Amino acid sequence: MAEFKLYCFAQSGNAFKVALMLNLCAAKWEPRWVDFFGGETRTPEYRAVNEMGEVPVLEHRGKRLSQSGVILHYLAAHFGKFAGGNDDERREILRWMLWDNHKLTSYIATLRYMVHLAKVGEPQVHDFLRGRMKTSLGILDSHLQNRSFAIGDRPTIADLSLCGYLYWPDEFGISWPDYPGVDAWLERIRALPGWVHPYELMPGHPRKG
Ligand SMILES: N[C@@H](CCC(=O)N[C@@H](CS)C(=O)NCC(=O)O)C(=O)O
Repeated sequence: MAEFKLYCFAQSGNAFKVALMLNLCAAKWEPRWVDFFGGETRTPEYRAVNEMGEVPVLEHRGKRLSQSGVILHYLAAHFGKFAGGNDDERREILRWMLWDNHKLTSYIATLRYMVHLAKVGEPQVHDFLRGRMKTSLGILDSHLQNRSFAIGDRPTIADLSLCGYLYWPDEFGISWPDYPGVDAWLERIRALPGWVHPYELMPGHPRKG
């Protein structure tokens, strides 16, 4: 029987961050598919699961956790893997995860939703988001020019957070050779035992209808 239950859907990069962590830790987990595109996260039933109306949610031993960063932090402590080894490293992990949530994932996820998934929004809005995304990818690329992973020479939950949306470059119009530091880093993460592409790791791809 599965020890962890993850509310997720295949197109969610935020859920992928957690699903990937569970897989890399060889956890016994099962997905609970959320019908995001059918409006499930806006229903009263789902709000009772997560008042924020978001995926991912992780259930484990009577606890129900949301926010991918919080869940990754919880799992790192639980498994003793992908965590910081001292206070400086823990602060550095937190710094990159906060930056990811605000400046990287937020813009990429919104742009991809508009141009690829829902096909909505004005061109000026897309251009604004694309500009913000490219600035953030440039910052990440510079950071990764002279280190293997976000906080040094080994992967941590900061990497799992930062890479959440980055295995779909064609869906938001990016070519990784333009960002060689990011390109090489994504390959290093892909090489970790247990890595599976988000569309194969979580249910709901391809979308029906
Ligand atoms: N900061 C949150 C973001 C979660 C998030 O935006 N999830 C999306 C799916 S990828 C969602 O459920 N959105 C529902 C909504 O905004 O209505 C996290 O890291 O978990």
